Amino acid sequence: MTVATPTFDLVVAANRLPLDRVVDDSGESSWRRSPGGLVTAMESVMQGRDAAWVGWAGEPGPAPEPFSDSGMYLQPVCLSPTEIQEYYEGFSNDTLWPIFHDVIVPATFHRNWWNTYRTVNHRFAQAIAQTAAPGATVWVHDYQLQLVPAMVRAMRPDVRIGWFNHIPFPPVELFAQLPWRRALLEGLLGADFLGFQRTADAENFLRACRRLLGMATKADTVTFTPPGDDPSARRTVRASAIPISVDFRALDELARTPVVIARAAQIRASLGDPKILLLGIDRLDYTKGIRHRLKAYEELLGDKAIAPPDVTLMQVATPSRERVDAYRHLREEVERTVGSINGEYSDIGSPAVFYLYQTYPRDEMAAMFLAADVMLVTPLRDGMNLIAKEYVACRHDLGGALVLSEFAGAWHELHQAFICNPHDVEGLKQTIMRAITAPQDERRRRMKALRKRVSDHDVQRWATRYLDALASAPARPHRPTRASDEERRGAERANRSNRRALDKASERTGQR
Ligand code: GDG
Repeated sequence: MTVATPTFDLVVAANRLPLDRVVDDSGESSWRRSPGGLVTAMESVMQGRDAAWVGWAGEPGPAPEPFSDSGMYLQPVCLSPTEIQEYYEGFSNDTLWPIFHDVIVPATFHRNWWNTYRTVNHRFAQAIAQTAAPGATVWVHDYQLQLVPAMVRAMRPDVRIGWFNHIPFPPVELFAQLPWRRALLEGLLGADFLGFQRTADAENFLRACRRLLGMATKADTVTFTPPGDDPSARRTVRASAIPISVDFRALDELARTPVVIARAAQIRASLGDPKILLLGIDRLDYTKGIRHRLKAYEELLGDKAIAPPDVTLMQVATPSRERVDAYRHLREEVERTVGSINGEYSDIGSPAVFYLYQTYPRDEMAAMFLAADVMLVTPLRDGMNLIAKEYVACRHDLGGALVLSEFAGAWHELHQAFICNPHDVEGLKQTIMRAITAPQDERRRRMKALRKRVSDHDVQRWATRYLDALASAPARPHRPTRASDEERRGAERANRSNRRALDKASERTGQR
Protein backbone atom coordinates (compact mmCIF):
# COMPACT_ATOMS: atom_id res chain seq x y z
CA MET A 1 0.00 0.00 0.00
CA THR A 2 1.41 3.41 -0.90
CA VAL A 3 1.05 6.19 1.64
CA ALA A 4 -0.37 9.37 0.11
CA THR A 5 1.81 12.48 0.47
CA PRO A 6 0.17 14.81 2.96
CA THR A 7 -0.84 18.16 1.52
CA PHE A 8 -0.67 21.65 3.03
CA ASP A 9 -2.36 25.01 2.62
CA LEU A 10 1.01 26.78 2.66
CA VAL A 11 3.99 25.36 0.77
CA VAL A 12 7.31 27.17 0.90
CA ALA A 13 9.98 26.23 -1.62
CA ALA A 14 13.60 27.31 -1.47
CA ASN A 15 16.82 25.84 -2.79
CA ARG A 16 17.77 24.66 0.70
CA LEU A 17 15.69 23.14 3.44
CA PRO A 18 16.07 24.98 6.76
CA LEU A 19 17.96 21.90 7.99
CA ASP A 20 20.96 20.26 6.31
CA ARG A 21 21.71 16.58 6.55
CA VAL A 22 25.29 16.12 7.71
CA VAL A 23 27.07 12.78 7.74
CA ASP A 24 30.01 12.47 10.13
CA ASP A 25 33.18 10.37 9.68
CA SER A 26 31.56 7.31 11.26
CA GLY A 27 28.70 7.49 8.73
CA GLU A 28 26.16 8.75 11.32
CA SER A 29 23.78 11.31 9.86
CA SER A 30 22.14 14.17 11.71
CA TRP A 31 20.31 17.41 10.90
CA ARG A 32 21.81 20.87 11.42
CA ARG A 33 20.30 24.30 10.80
CA SER A 34 21.44 25.45 7.35
CA PRO A 35 23.20 28.83 6.98
CA GLY A 36 22.13 32.01 5.19
CA GLY A 37 19.77 34.91 5.29
CA LEU A 38 16.72 33.20 3.76
CA VAL A 39 16.55 30.45 6.39
CA THR A 40 17.14 32.95 9.20
CA ALA A 41 14.20 35.02 8.00
CA MET A 42 11.77 32.23 7.18
CA GLU A 43 12.41 30.19 10.33
CA SER A 44 10.40 32.52 12.53
CA VAL A 45 7.72 32.92 9.86
CA MET A 46 7.09 29.17 9.64
CA GLN A 47 6.74 28.66 13.38
CA GLY A 48 3.18 27.85 14.36
CA ARG A 49 1.92 27.48 10.78
CA ASP A 50 0.70 24.21 9.29
CA ALA A 51 3.07 24.35 6.39
CA ALA A 52 5.46 22.34 4.24
CA TRP A 53 8.95 23.32 3.09
CA VAL A 54 10.30 21.89 -0.16
CA GLY A 55 14.07 22.07 -0.67
CA TRP A 56 17.42 20.36 -1.04
CA ALA A 57 18.89 18.74 2.09
CA GLY A 58 22.46 19.90 1.32
CA GLU A 59 23.96 16.46 0.48
CA PRO A 60 24.39 14.90 -2.98
CA GLY A 61 22.45 11.76 -3.88
CA PRO A 62 19.00 10.38 -3.12
CA ALA A 63 16.70 12.58 -1.07
CA PRO A 64 16.02 11.56 2.54
CA GLU A 65 12.42 10.61 3.37
CA PRO A 66 10.11 13.55 4.15
CA PHE A 67 9.86 14.28 7.87
CA SER A 68 8.40 16.77 10.32
CA ASP A 69 10.41 19.13 12.49
CA SER A 70 8.94 21.65 14.96
CA GLY A 71 5.53 21.24 13.34
CA MET A 72 6.88 21.86 9.83
CA TYR A 73 6.73 19.19 7.11
CA LEU A 74 10.05 18.96 5.27
CA GLN A 75 9.98 17.55 1.74
CA PRO A 76 13.55 16.98 0.51
CA VAL A 77 14.38 17.30 -3.20
CA CYS A 78 17.34 15.26 -4.46
CA LEU A 79 20.31 16.68 -6.36
CA SER A 80 22.96 14.51 -7.98
CA PRO A 81 26.64 15.57 -7.81
CA THR A 82 26.39 16.79 -11.44
CA GLU A 83 23.24 18.77 -10.65
CA ILE A 84 24.93 20.40 -7.68
CA GLN A 85 27.75 21.45 -10.00
CA GLU A 86 25.59 22.61 -12.89
CA TYR A 87 22.36 23.89 -11.35
CA TYR A 88 23.67 25.21 -8.01
CA GLU A 89 27.35 26.07 -8.23
CA GLY A 90 27.16 26.71 -11.98
CA PHE A 91 23.98 28.37 -13.21
CA SER A 92 22.78 29.75 -9.86
CA ASN A 93 26.06 30.92 -8.38
CA ASP A 94 28.32 31.48 -11.38
CA THR A 95 25.78 32.75 -13.95
CA LEU A 96 22.82 34.35 -12.17
CA TRP A 97 24.54 35.57 -8.98
CA PRO A 98 27.13 37.75 -10.80
CA ILE A 99 24.54 39.11 -13.29
CA PHE A 100 22.17 39.97 -10.43
CA HIS A 101 25.01 41.66 -8.47
CA ASP A 102 26.28 44.21 -10.99
CA VAL A 103 28.79 41.79 -12.57
CA ILE A 104 31.31 42.44 -9.76
CA VAL A 105 32.95 39.31 -11.19
CA PRO A 106 32.21 38.18 -14.76
CA ALA A 107 29.33 35.74 -15.28
CA THR A 108 29.91 32.33 -16.88
CA PHE A 109 27.45 30.99 -19.45
CA HIS A 110 27.13 27.28 -20.24
CA ARG A 111 24.19 25.76 -22.09
CA ASN A 112 24.42 22.48 -20.16
CA TRP A 113 24.17 24.43 -16.86
CA TRP A 114 20.96 25.97 -18.15
CA ASN A 115 19.52 22.59 -19.12
CA THR A 116 20.25 21.25 -15.66
CA TYR A 117 18.72 24.38 -14.09
CA ARG A 118 15.50 23.64 -15.98
CA THR A 119 15.50 19.99 -15.00
CA VAL A 120 16.00 20.80 -11.32
CA ASN A 121 13.38 23.58 -11.36
CA HIS A 122 10.95 21.07 -12.84
CA ARG A 123 11.70 18.61 -10.04
CA PHE A 124 11.01 21.32 -7.45
CA ALA A 125 7.75 22.19 -9.22
CA GLN A 126 6.65 18.53 -9.11
CA ALA A 127 7.42 18.27 -5.40
CA ILE A 128 5.41 21.45 -4.78
CA ALA A 129 2.51 20.22 -6.89
CA GLN A 130 2.38 17.00 -4.84
CA THR A 131 2.54 18.79 -1.49
CA ALA A 132 0.06 21.63 -2.11
CA ALA A 133 -3.55 21.15 -0.96
CA PRO A 134 -6.32 22.28 -3.35
CA GLY A 135 -6.27 26.08 -3.58
CA ALA A 136 -3.06 26.25 -1.50
CA THR A 137 -0.67 29.18 -1.28
CA VAL A 138 2.76 28.43 -2.73
CA TRP A 139 5.65 30.72 -1.78
CA VAL A 140 8.74 30.21 -3.94
CA HIS A 141 12.05 31.79 -2.93
CA ASP A 142 14.94 33.24 -4.78
CA TYR A 143 16.96 33.19 -7.96
CA GLN A 144 17.62 29.43 -8.00
CA LEU A 145 13.92 28.74 -8.69
CA GLN A 146 12.88 31.32 -11.28
CA LEU A 147 11.23 28.79 -13.60
CA VAL A 148 9.21 27.19 -10.83
CA PRO A 149 6.23 29.63 -10.79
CA ALA A 150 5.23 28.90 -14.42
CA MET A 151 5.92 25.18 -14.03
CA VAL A 152 3.73 24.94 -10.92
CA ARG A 153 1.00 26.94 -12.65
CA ALA A 154 1.01 24.47 -15.54
CA MET A 155 0.69 21.53 -13.13
CA ARG A 156 -1.62 23.11 -10.56
CA PRO A 157 -3.71 25.98 -11.94
CA ASP A 158 -5.74 26.00 -8.70
CA VAL A 159 -2.96 27.28 -6.43
CA ARG A 160 -1.89 30.83 -5.70
CA ILE A 161 1.80 31.38 -6.43
CA GLY A 162 4.20 33.96 -5.03
CA TRP A 163 7.94 34.40 -5.55
CA PHE A 164 10.30 36.48 -3.44
CA ASN A 165 13.69 37.63 -4.68
CA HIS A 166 16.22 37.85 -1.85
CA ILE A 167 18.88 39.38 -4.05
CA PRO A 168 18.77 42.50 -6.24
CA PHE A 169 17.06 42.35 -9.64
CA PRO A 170 19.54 43.79 -12.15
CA PRO A 171 19.03 46.65 -14.57
CA VAL A 172 17.76 45.39 -17.94
CA GLU A 173 21.11 46.20 -19.60
CA LEU A 174 22.74 43.50 -17.43
CA PHE A 175 19.81 41.07 -17.36
CA ALA A 176 19.69 41.21 -21.16
CA GLN A 177 23.12 39.53 -21.32
CA LEU A 178 21.53 36.26 -20.23
CA PRO A 179 20.90 34.05 -23.28
CA TRP A 180 17.90 32.62 -21.39
CA ARG A 181 16.40 35.96 -20.38
CA ARG A 182 13.03 35.35 -22.02
CA ALA A 183 12.52 31.93 -20.43
CA LEU A 184 13.49 33.32 -17.02
CA LEU A 185 10.99 36.18 -17.26
CA GLU A 186 8.26 33.86 -18.47
CA GLY A 187 9.05 31.48 -15.62
CA LEU A 188 8.57 34.27 -13.08
CA LEU A 189 5.40 35.49 -14.76
CA GLY A 190 3.73 32.21 -13.79
CA ALA A 191 3.38 33.79 -10.32
CA ASP A 192 0.50 35.93 -9.09
CA PHE A 193 2.76 38.16 -7.06
CA LEU A 194 6.50 38.86 -7.26
CA GLY A 195 8.16 40.41 -4.21
CA PHE A 196 11.43 42.32 -4.24
CA GLN A 197 13.69 43.94 -1.64
CA ARG A 198 13.66 47.44 -3.16
CA THR A 199 11.30 49.39 -5.41
CA ALA A 200 14.24 49.73 -7.82
CA ASP A 201 14.39 45.92 -8.13
CA ALA A 202 10.68 45.66 -8.93
CA GLU A 203 11.08 48.47 -11.47
CA ASN A 204 14.04 46.72 -13.08
CA PHE A 205 11.90 43.61 -13.45
CA LEU A 206 8.98 45.51 -14.99
CA ARG A 207 11.35 47.31 -17.36
CA ALA A 208 12.79 43.94 -18.45
CA CYS A 209 9.24 42.70 -19.22
CA ARG A 210 8.61 45.79 -21.34
CA ARG A 211 11.91 45.81 -23.16
CA LEU A 212 12.54 42.11 -23.63
CA LEU A 213 9.02 40.70 -23.89
CA GLY A 214 7.22 43.77 -25.25
CA MET A 215 4.64 43.53 -22.47
CA ALA A 216 2.46 46.33 -21.18
CA THR A 217 3.11 47.50 -17.63
CA LYS A 218 0.97 49.82 -15.55
CA ALA A 219 2.08 51.06 -12.12
CA ASP A 220 3.37 47.90 -10.40
CA THR A 221 1.66 45.37 -12.67
CA VAL A 222 2.46 43.67 -15.95
CA THR A 223 -0.08 42.08 -18.25
CA PHE A 224 1.10 38.72 -19.43
CA THR A 225 -0.17 36.55 -22.27
CA PRO A 226 1.31 33.04 -21.92
CA PRO A 227 3.23 31.96 -25.06
CA GLY A 228 0.99 30.28 -27.63
CA ASP A 229 -2.04 30.96 -25.49
CA ASP A 230 -5.22 32.78 -26.40
CA PRO A 231 -5.80 36.36 -25.24
CA SER A 232 -8.49 35.19 -22.83
CA ALA A 233 -5.69 33.56 -20.80
CA ARG A 234 -4.15 36.98 -20.17
CA ARG A 235 -3.17 37.53 -16.57
CA THR A 236 -2.01 40.47 -14.56
CA VAL A 237 1.03 39.93 -12.36
CA ARG A 238 1.99 42.33 -9.62
CA ALA A 239 5.64 43.13 -8.82
CA SER A 240 6.51 45.30 -5.85
CA ALA A 241 8.89 45.84 -2.95
CA ILE A 242 8.38 44.17 0.42
CA PRO A 243 11.75 44.47 2.18
CA ILE A 244 12.74 41.55 4.38
CA SER A 245 13.65 41.98 8.04
CA VAL A 246 14.74 40.18 11.21
CA ASP A 247 13.03 38.79 14.29
CA PHE A 248 13.62 41.95 16.31
CA ARG A 249 12.06 40.79 19.56
CA ALA A 250 13.86 37.44 19.61
CA LEU A 251 17.24 39.08 18.97
CA ASP A 252 16.57 41.85 21.46
CA GLU A 253 15.69 39.25 24.08
CA LEU A 254 18.70 37.10 23.26
CA ALA A 255 21.07 40.08 23.54
CA ARG A 256 19.60 40.97 26.96
CA THR A 257 20.35 37.58 28.50
CA PRO A 258 23.06 37.73 31.20
CA VAL A 259 25.04 35.00 29.47
CA VAL A 260 25.26 36.98 26.20
CA ILE A 261 26.10 40.21 28.03
CA ALA A 262 28.85 38.42 29.98
CA ARG A 263 30.17 36.79 26.81
CA ALA A 264 30.34 40.20 25.08
CA ALA A 265 32.54 41.52 27.91
CA GLN A 266 34.65 38.38 27.72
CA ILE A 267 35.16 38.83 23.96
CA ARG A 268 36.37 42.39 24.49
CA ALA A 269 38.69 41.29 27.27
CA SER A 270 40.20 38.52 25.19
CA LEU A 271 40.81 41.01 22.37
CA GLY A 272 42.87 43.11 24.80
CA ASP A 273 40.04 45.49 25.80
CA PRO A 274 40.39 47.84 22.84
CA LYS A 275 38.94 51.35 23.14
CA ILE A 276 37.23 50.79 19.81
CA LEU A 277 36.34 47.39 18.42
CA LEU A 278 35.40 47.38 14.74
CA LEU A 279 33.46 44.33 13.54
CA GLY A 280 32.64 42.77 10.18
CA ILE A 281 30.54 39.59 9.84
CA ASP A 282 29.83 38.36 6.32
CA ARG A 283 29.44 35.27 4.24
CA LEU A 284 32.75 35.20 2.41
CA ASP A 285 31.28 36.60 -0.80
CA TYR A 286 32.73 39.13 -3.23
CA THR A 287 29.49 41.14 -3.05
CA LYS A 288 30.05 41.92 0.64
CA GLY A 289 32.90 44.41 0.05
CA ILE A 290 35.35 42.77 2.49
CA ARG A 291 38.37 43.68 0.34
CA HIS A 292 37.33 47.35 0.15
CA ARG A 293 36.79 47.40 3.92
CA LEU A 294 40.25 45.93 4.56
CA LYS A 295 41.82 48.43 2.16
CA ALA A 296 40.24 51.38 4.00
CA TYR A 297 41.27 49.93 7.36
CA GLU A 298 44.84 49.34 6.17
CA GLU A 299 45.11 52.91 4.92
CA LEU A 300 43.77 54.29 8.23
CA LEU A 301 46.50 52.30 10.01
CA GLY A 302 49.07 53.57 7.49
CA ASP A 303 47.88 57.17 8.02
CA LYS A 304 48.29 56.60 11.80
CA ALA A 305 44.67 57.74 12.23
CA ILE A 306 44.16 54.56 14.29
CA ALA A 307 46.41 51.87 15.74
CA PRO A 308 46.14 48.68 17.80
CA PRO A 309 45.70 48.02 20.70
CA ASP A 310 43.38 51.09 20.98
CA VAL A 311 41.53 50.23 17.79
CA THR A 312 41.25 46.74 16.38
CA LEU A 313 39.15 44.95 13.77
CA MET A 314 37.45 41.57 14.17
CA GLN A 315 36.46 40.12 10.81
CA VAL A 316 34.30 36.99 10.76
CA ALA A 317 34.07 35.40 7.31
CA THR A 318 31.49 32.61 7.17
CA PRO A 319 32.54 29.86 4.73
CA SER A 320 30.46 29.93 1.55
CA ARG A 321 30.38 28.29 -1.92
CA GLU A 322 33.90 26.98 -1.45
CA ARG A 323 33.86 25.00 -4.69
CA VAL A 324 33.19 28.03 -6.93
CA ASP A 325 36.46 29.51 -8.28
CA ALA A 326 35.58 33.16 -7.61
CA TYR A 327 35.00 32.31 -3.93
CA ARG A 328 38.27 30.37 -3.64
CA HIS A 329 40.15 33.32 -5.12
CA LEU A 330 38.39 35.75 -2.82
CA ARG A 331 39.35 33.70 0.23
CA GLU A 332 43.00 33.64 -0.87
CA GLU A 333 42.99 37.38 -1.45
CA VAL A 334 41.28 38.25 1.84
CA GLU A 335 43.60 35.99 3.82
CA ARG A 336 46.69 37.37 2.06
CA THR A 337 45.57 40.93 2.84
CA VAL A 338 44.83 40.11 6.50
CA GLY A 339 48.29 38.51 6.77
CA SER A 340 49.97 41.51 5.26
CA ILE A 341 48.06 44.00 7.48
CA ASN A 342 48.93 41.98 10.57
CA GLY A 343 52.57 41.63 9.45
CA GLU A 344 52.91 45.37 9.16
CA TYR A 345 50.69 46.82 11.92
CA SER A 346 50.30 44.23 14.71
CA ASP A 347 52.36 44.06 17.83
CA ILE A 348 53.00 41.15 20.17
CA GLY A 349 49.69 40.56 21.93
CA SER A 350 47.82 43.18 19.89
CA PRO A 351 46.94 42.12 16.37
CA ALA A 352 45.50 44.69 13.97
CA VAL A 353 42.96 42.18 12.56
CA PHE A 354 41.39 39.18 14.29
CA TYR A 355 40.29 37.07 11.35
CA LEU A 356 37.92 34.11 11.84
CA TYR A 357 36.91 31.83 8.98
CA GLN A 358 34.17 30.03 10.87
CA THR A 359 30.47 29.71 11.56
CA TYR A 360 29.15 30.60 15.02
CA PRO A 361 26.03 29.85 17.04
CA ARG A 362 23.45 32.62 17.22
CA ASP A 363 24.16 33.57 20.84
CA GLU A 364 27.87 33.99 20.03
CA MET A 365 26.93 36.25 17.11
CA ALA A 366 24.71 38.31 19.45
CA ALA A 367 27.63 38.62 21.90
CA MET A 368 29.90 39.83 19.07
CA PHE A 369 27.30 42.43 18.04
CA LEU A 370 27.06 43.61 21.63
CA ALA A 371 30.84 43.79 21.96
CA ALA A 372 31.42 45.89 18.83
CA ASP A 373 31.65 49.68 18.91
CA VAL A 374 31.41 50.03 15.15
CA MET A 375 29.76 47.51 12.81
CA LEU A 376 31.08 47.64 9.25
CA VAL A 377 28.52 46.60 6.61
CA THR A 378 30.07 47.64 3.32
CA PRO A 379 28.68 45.50 0.46
CA LEU A 380 29.21 46.50 -3.16
CA ARG A 381 25.72 45.16 -3.85
CA ASP A 382 23.39 43.32 -1.47
CA GLY A 383 19.67 42.50 -1.69
CA MET A 384 19.09 43.59 1.90
CA ASN A 385 21.85 42.58 4.38
CA LEU A 386 20.35 41.11 7.51
CA ILE A 387 23.56 41.57 9.53
CA ALA A 388 22.92 45.34 9.58
CA LYS A 389 19.42 44.80 11.03
CA GLU A 390 20.56 42.08 13.44
CA TYR A 391 23.24 44.40 14.86
CA VAL A 392 20.65 47.10 15.46
CA ALA A 393 18.23 44.60 17.06
CA CYS A 394 20.92 43.46 19.51
CA ARG A 395 21.94 46.97 20.64
CA HIS A 396 19.35 47.41 23.41
CA ASP A 397 22.02 49.45 25.23
CA LEU A 398 21.87 52.04 22.39
CA GLY A 399 25.63 51.62 22.13
CA GLY A 400 27.51 51.02 18.92
CA ALA A 401 27.43 52.61 15.49
CA LEU A 402 26.51 51.17 12.11
CA VAL A 403 28.55 51.99 9.00
CA LEU A 404 26.34 51.01 6.08
CA SER A 405 26.87 50.91 2.33
CA GLU A 406 24.37 52.69 0.14
CA PHE A 407 24.47 49.59 -2.10
CA ALA A 408 22.78 47.40 0.52
CA GLY A 409 18.99 47.16 0.35
CA ALA A 410 19.05 48.00 4.09
CA TRP A 411 20.22 51.52 3.26
CA HIS A 412 16.73 52.32 1.96
CA GLU A 413 15.38 51.92 5.49
CA LEU A 414 18.32 52.62 7.79
CA HIS A 415 19.03 56.24 6.95
CA GLN A 416 20.38 57.04 10.41
CA ALA A 417 23.39 54.77 9.90
CA PHE A 418 26.78 56.23 8.92
CA ILE A 419 26.37 55.89 5.16
CA CYS A 420 29.26 55.11 2.85
CA ASN A 421 30.10 54.33 -0.77
CA PRO A 422 32.54 51.41 -0.43
CA HIS A 423 34.03 52.09 -3.89
CA ASP A 424 35.24 55.46 -2.60
CA VAL A 425 38.06 54.37 -0.29
CA GLU A 426 38.77 57.92 0.86
CA GLY A 427 35.08 58.45 1.68
CA LEU A 428 34.89 55.07 3.42
CA LYS A 429 37.87 55.98 5.61
CA GLN A 430 36.21 59.27 6.57
CA THR A 431 32.92 57.54 7.37
CA ILE A 432 34.65 54.96 9.58
CA MET A 433 36.44 57.79 11.42
CA ARG A 434 33.17 59.68 11.85
CA ALA A 435 31.55 56.57 13.34
CA ILE A 436 34.54 56.07 15.67
CA THR A 437 34.65 59.68 16.86
CA ALA A 438 30.95 60.60 16.92
CA PRO A 439 29.86 61.89 20.35
CA GLN A 440 28.00 59.34 22.46
CA ASP A 441 24.80 61.39 22.31
CA GLU A 442 24.76 61.31 18.55
CA ARG A 443 25.44 57.56 18.44
CA ARG A 444 22.62 56.90 20.88
CA ARG A 445 20.22 59.12 18.93
CA ARG A 446 21.01 57.33 15.70
CA MET A 447 20.77 53.86 17.26
CA LYS A 448 17.43 54.67 18.83
CA ALA A 449 15.97 55.69 15.47
CA LEU A 450 17.45 52.62 13.77
CA ARG A 451 15.97 50.32 16.40
CA LYS A 452 12.57 51.89 16.04
CA ARG A 453 12.62 51.28 12.31
CA VAL A 454 13.64 47.62 12.61
CA SER A 455 11.29 46.97 15.50
CA ASP A 456 8.33 48.46 13.59
CA HIS A 457 9.26 46.56 10.42
CA ASP A 458 10.29 43.15 11.68
CA VAL A 459 10.27 39.81 9.90
CA GLN A 460 6.77 38.91 11.11
CA ARG A 461 5.46 42.09 9.54
CA TRP A 462 7.36 41.31 6.34
CA ALA A 463 5.76 37.85 6.10
CA THR A 464 2.26 39.18 6.84
CA ARG A 465 2.65 41.92 4.25
CA TYR A 466 3.95 39.43 1.71
CA LEU A 467 1.19 36.90 2.25
CA ASP A 468 -1.47 39.64 2.22
CA ALA A 469 -0.09 41.00 -1.06
CA LEU A 470 -0.09 37.49 -2.50
CA ALA A 471 -3.65 36.81 -1.34
CA SER A 472 -4.94 40.00 -2.92
CA ALA A 473 -2.80 39.89 -6.08
CA PRO A 474 -4.82 40.75 -9.17
CA ALA A 475 -3.95 37.61 -11.13
CA ARG A 476 -5.96 34.46 -11.82
CA PRO A 477 -9.49 35.76 -11.80
CA HIS A 478 -10.31 32.90 -14.18
CA ARG A 479 -10.60 30.11 -11.62
CA PRO A 480 -12.29 29.77 -8.27
CA THR A 481 -9.88 29.04 -5.40
CA ARG A 482 -11.42 25.62 -4.75
CA ALA A 483 -12.30 23.76 -7.92
CA SER A 484 -15.39 21.51 -8.29
CA ASP A 485 -14.77 17.74 -8.66
CA GLU A 486 -15.36 17.94 -12.39
CA GLU A 487 -12.98 20.86 -12.76
CA ARG A 488 -10.45 19.11 -10.57
CA ARG A 489 -10.57 15.95 -12.70
CA GLY A 490 -10.15 18.11 -15.80
CA ALA A 491 -7.29 19.92 -14.16
CA GLU A 492 -5.68 16.63 -13.20
CA ARG A 493 -5.90 15.41 -16.80
CA ALA A 494 -4.43 18.71 -17.95
CA ASN A 495 -1.75 18.38 -15.29
CA ARG A 496 -0.78 14.94 -16.50
CA SER A 497 -0.48 16.10 -20.08
CA ASN A 498 1.41 19.20 -18.95
CA ARG A 499 3.81 17.05 -17.01
CA ARG A 500 4.32 14.75 -20.00
CA ALA A 501 4.95 17.78 -22.22
CA LEU A 502 7.41 19.23 -19.75
CA ASP A 503 9.14 15.86 -19.30
CA LYS A 504 9.50 15.49 -23.04
CA ALA A 505 10.82 19.03 -23.34
CA SER A 506 13.40 18.36 -20.61
CA GLU A 507 14.44 15.11 -22.29
CA ARG A 508 14.81 16.86 -25.63
CA THR A 509 17.01 19.62 -24.23
CA GLY A 510 18.98 17.06 -22.19
CA GLN A 511 19.90 15.25 -25.43
CA ARG A 512 21.08 18.37 -27.18
C1 GDG B 1 20.51 36.74 0.88
C2 GDG B 1 20.84 38.10 0.25
C3 GDG B 1 19.45 39.20 2.01
C4 GDG B 1 26.11 34.57 8.97
N1 GDG B 1 27.17 33.99 9.57
C5 GDG B 1 26.66 33.25 10.57
C6 GDG B 1 25.27 33.39 10.58
N2 GDG B 1 24.97 34.20 9.59
C7 GDG B 1 23.60 34.63 9.29
C8 GDG B 1 23.41 36.07 9.69
C9 GDG B 1 22.31 36.51 8.74
C10 GDG B 1 22.57 35.65 7.51
O1 GDG B 1 23.38 34.56 7.89
C11 GDG B 1 23.29 36.40 6.42
O2 GDG B 1 22.43 37.40 5.98
P1 GDG B 1 22.73 38.34 4.73
O3 GDG B 1 21.60 39.29 4.63
O4 GDG B 1 24.09 38.92 4.84
O5 GDG B 1 22.69 37.35 3.59
P2 GDG B 1 22.89 36.35 2.40
O6 GDG B 1 23.25 35.02 2.94
O7 GDG B 1 23.78 36.93 1.37
O8 GDG B 1 21.37 36.26 1.87
C12 GDG B 1 20.79 39.20 1.29
C13 GDG B 1 19.14 37.82 2.54
O9 GDG B 1 19.21 36.84 1.51
C14 GDG B 1 17.74 37.77 3.13
O10 GDG B 1 16.79 38.15 2.19
O11 GDG B 1 19.53 40.11 3.08
O12 GDG B 1 20.98 40.45 0.65
O13 GDG B 1 22.12 38.06 -0.38
O14 GDG B 1 21.07 36.20 9.25
O15 GDG B 1 23.08 36.15 11.03
N3 GDG B 1 24.47 32.81 11.48
C15 GDG B 1 25.06 32.03 12.41
N4 GDG B 1 26.42 31.83 12.45
C16 GDG B 1 27.24 32.42 11.55
O16 GDG B 1 28.47 32.24 11.63
N5 GDG B 1 24.29 31.44 13.33
